[in-house]
Order: sequence, then C-alpha cells, then structure tokens
Amino acid sequence: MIRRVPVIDSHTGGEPTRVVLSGGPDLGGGSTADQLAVLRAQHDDFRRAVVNEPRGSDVLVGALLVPPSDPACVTGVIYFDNVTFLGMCGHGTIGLVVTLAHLGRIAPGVHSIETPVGVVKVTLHADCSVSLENIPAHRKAKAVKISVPGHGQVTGDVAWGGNWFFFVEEHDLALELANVEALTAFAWAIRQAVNAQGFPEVDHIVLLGPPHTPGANGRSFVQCPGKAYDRSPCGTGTSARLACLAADGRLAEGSELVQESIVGSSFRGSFRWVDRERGIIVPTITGTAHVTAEATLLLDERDPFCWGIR
Ligand code: PYC
Repeated sequence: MIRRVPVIDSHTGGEPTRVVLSGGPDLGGGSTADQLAVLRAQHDDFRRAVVNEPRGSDVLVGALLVPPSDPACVTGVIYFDNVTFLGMCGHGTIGLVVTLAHLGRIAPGVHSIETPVGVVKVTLHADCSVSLENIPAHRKAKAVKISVPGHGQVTGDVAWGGNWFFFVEEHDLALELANVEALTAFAWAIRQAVNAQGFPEVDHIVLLGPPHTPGANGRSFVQCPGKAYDRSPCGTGTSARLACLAADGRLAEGSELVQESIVGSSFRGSFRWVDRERGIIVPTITGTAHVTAEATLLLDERDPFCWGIR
C-alpha cells in the first residue's frame, strides 16, 4: 500500500516549511494541543517520514494542517522538525499563510490560526508579506552565567516566544555564513551547558551580533533543537528577543526592530505591552515567504526508509 501525502513547500527568508495538506494520521479531534499529544505519542514515524531524509533534510520544518477546535480559525497546525514537535513556529506560520493564499484558501486580510500553544492572528498584506501577531512572550531570566566546557563563562537571557531561547550577546564569533561550523559547535556546547545548568526547557540558542544591512538593528545565528541553523531570523526567536529588549527598556512599545538572519534575510518586529510589571508582551513579526514546490510524498511500506532516516 502506498500512502499519498500532498504537500506544499515554501521558504521564509531562506528557511523551508513543508505544509502537509492531508494524509496525516487520525488524531481524534479536540484542540490542536490535544491532537499534538496524540501525534507525539503515537505517530512520531509520520513526523520523520515528512521532514527527515530521504524526503526532507535537517533544516526542514513540517506544518501538519489539522481541524481547529476554534471555529473562528482558518486552520489548526502542528509544527515539527527533524527531532521534535514545536509549540509554535514563526517562519512556518508566514510560510503557511502564503501557502494558504497560493491555494486560494485565504484572501488578503486578517485570519486566525490555532497552534498547540494558542491562537495567533495573521495578516496577509496586499504585497503578499505576512504579519504574525504571536502568542505572548516574556523573559524568564536575565544575564544567566553558564560555564561552557571549552569556552569558559557565557552570559545570556532565557526567554519564551513560542519556543524557549537562550540569547548570547557577548562572544567572539563573526556571524558569517562562512563561519557556520564554528557557530554551530559553539551554540551546541552552550545548549548542553544551559540544559544541564538549570534550564532544561531551552532548545534554541541565539548568538547575536551587529547587522550587515543598513537599517537593520541586529543579526542572529539561531540554532534549532536538532542542531540545524535557522536560515530566517526565527519568528519565535525574534518574539522572545523583543521581550528581552522590552524588559530592558531598549525598545519602546510600537517601535520597530529589524532582525537579520545569518543568510541576510530579515523580519520586522514590534510589540505591545500586555503586562508591563510581569514583562509580558504581544509581539508582531512581519516577513515574506515564497512557494517552492507542490508535491505528493509517497509512503511505501516496502521502502526500508519509508519512515525516514532517524
Ligand atoms: O521561525 O519560529 C521560527 C522557527 C522555529 C524553528 C525554526 N524557525
């Protein structure tokens, strides 16, 4: 039996998203969070089949469309990568909106999408750029000192923007594509140390640096849970960064942050306060995505790598 899984591929600032239109397992309905729980517990093979080699790669993020429990939402979505499921994904949401427009399922305007961590509001603009009003973001810990074997002490902030991040501003590495191997090794060493030294929830590491493009405010190297680096500036990462800047009074409510990625793409971000005392903001991230393929994945049980290379 060959199972057919129609997908649309896109990239958001260079970071790929594969939207799975149908053909996923029966998740039994309920909220998107309920459906994620079933997918995670019983169908991890489906995640691997869609994003891992030989059909995908370490950098690919999957977005499985599921029925939303909130009837006001155009769809529910569950995001996943080469090693795990993601609560939210900013670049993936921008890719999803452009994909839904490509399919004729949405028109320019404001729409709601249900994710496992909450409903996000998206605006598809007339020029096909997308603004995402993310779930609330906040900083959990400021200037945490971590001892990183081989690198000494590293200081960073722990913050939530739909995923958990550790932000490092002070380091010696240039944020250049040519430097990706060294950046990857450094970020991975930080990740192990951060997890072992009090923050097991952190699964994204961000190295910050000066921008290359006039008008941008900063550049970032973002390491994802499976060690791949984000080609985009990372939507949830930019959201968490906004929470840190807001908490430190380094960016005013409504002002714009232009965050550049390691490949030179950028997102624009801004925030509004929800609870100033507790440092909780609602971030808005704007970016662009482009559809790159319409395809049907074939899942053939006779293929020894039907469920992906682990
Ligand atoms: O854009 O939020 C994001 C993201 C998370 C992981 C990769 N991209």
